[in-house]
Amino acid sequence: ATKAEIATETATEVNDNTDNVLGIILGGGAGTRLYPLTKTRAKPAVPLGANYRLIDLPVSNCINSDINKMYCLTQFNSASLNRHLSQAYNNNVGSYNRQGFVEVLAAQQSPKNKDWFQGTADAVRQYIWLFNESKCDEYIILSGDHLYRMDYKPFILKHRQTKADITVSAVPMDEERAAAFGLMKIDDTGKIIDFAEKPTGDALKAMMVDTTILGLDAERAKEMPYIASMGIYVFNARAMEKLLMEDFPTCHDFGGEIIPNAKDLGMHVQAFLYDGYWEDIGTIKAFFDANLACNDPEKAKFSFYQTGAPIYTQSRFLPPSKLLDAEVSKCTIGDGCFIKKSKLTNAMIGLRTNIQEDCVIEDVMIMGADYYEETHECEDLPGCTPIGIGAGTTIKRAIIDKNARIGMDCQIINKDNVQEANHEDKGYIIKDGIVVICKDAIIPNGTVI
Ligand code: ADQ
Ligand code: ADP
Repeated sequence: ATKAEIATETATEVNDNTDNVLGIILGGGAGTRLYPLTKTRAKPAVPLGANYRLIDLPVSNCINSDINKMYCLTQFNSASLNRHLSQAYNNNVGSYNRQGFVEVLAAQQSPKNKDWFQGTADAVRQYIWLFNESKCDEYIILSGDHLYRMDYKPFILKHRQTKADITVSAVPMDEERAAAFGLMKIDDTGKIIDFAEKPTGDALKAMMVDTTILGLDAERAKEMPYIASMGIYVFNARAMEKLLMEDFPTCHDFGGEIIPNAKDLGMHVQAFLYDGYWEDIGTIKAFFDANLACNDPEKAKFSFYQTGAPIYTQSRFLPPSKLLDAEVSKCTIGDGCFIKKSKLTNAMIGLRTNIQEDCVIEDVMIMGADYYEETHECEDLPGCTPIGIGAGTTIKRAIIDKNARIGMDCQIINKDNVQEANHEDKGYIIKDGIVVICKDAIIPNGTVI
């Protein structure tokens, strides 16, 4: 076999049953990077793609890979996350003969554990007793803020075929972005021989490798001279227990500590090459760009629908969207929207969005509303501003979180080209030049941002 075949082949001789694999989704720590979207909700509940939430991606990937038992670890619980998961999934994955479930586990404060915000390994350690009770042989650790569609079966098969203790899914990476990831060196069987979490300077340079070993052609290997960890892992249950409870009971993170330490301890840590679209959308800018990129069929690297591997979500039985006299190009429009005579370009319009006449919406993500409001409901609010976008308003390069009430004749255009600002008292913040209007914010008529 050539090196490339070694790196990518999937086994045929090993057992491919995934009933004994438990999905553990890392649903978010302190939640600073996506703030203010995580101000009043757990990160997995953050809406995206007009109809979906972040949690739908790893959960759908699991279901499409026949993994039906999933726990989602978050720092705090939120009603909307629980409601979403139980309405979207539990009737399906938990049906009588499948014995599946999707459950949220929130971090607990206990006499032993007084710190609220912990690392990824701490979060798993806290519930290891419960994971052990599942009697699963393997744990697949996933992140809650990645945009990708992946069949986890070849990943798990690789793990079994190479008899690894831990297998890390990896992608080729360019120089510019490499320092944001865990980087690895592998031998010609794909075994990880060196691992450095987010190295910089000389330590970064030292992780440069010849990625033709992964099967990349010479030109692409030159563009992508690093092998980055996707932060998703398959662990043998016993290896996880040993590492977290016996060998390194005080280590906080998988990428920074557990993975490199396991390798140093002599455990077999294997790499699995994933060669599809994958993006970490854990920052406002990455989240915004990835959402809008879904609008353009020529640029779109991700589609929420694919026969055989759809991304699932809650079925809400909303009416189809109505567009009265709107001019719309490169937009994605979720369920139950109502849009009058306005101009929309490159917008992601979330469910139940209401846009009045004469608005200009350009490069914008609107998350929509959790409910339809009765006409009298906004009567006591300043200017009686209904949920949605008031008439005559222009919005460019912004994220409008759920249930926001944007008045009439507003200009949300980042007029002074500010990169970072916090005006939460006025209902918005600016990150990377993107204006984010907070959930439930009221933006009065005539506001200029
Ligand atoms: P990061 O994503 O920077 O790097 P980390 O901050 O540990 O690593 O977060 C991993 C995931 O776990 C994120 O989805 C995060 O929200 C979630 N998370 C963090 N703390 C948590 C907690 N206490 N409870 C539940 N969830 C929590 C990691 C790896 C790198 C790899 C990149 C790929 O460490 O090696 O390259 O992912 O994106
Ligand atoms: P979705 O995924 O459809 O957005 P969520 O579960 O996040 O649904 O939230 C919708 C919820 O909003 C409904 O369950 C409903 O109870 C709640 N809701 C309905 N009307 C109001 C209201 N007037 N004020 C606040 N919340 C409401």
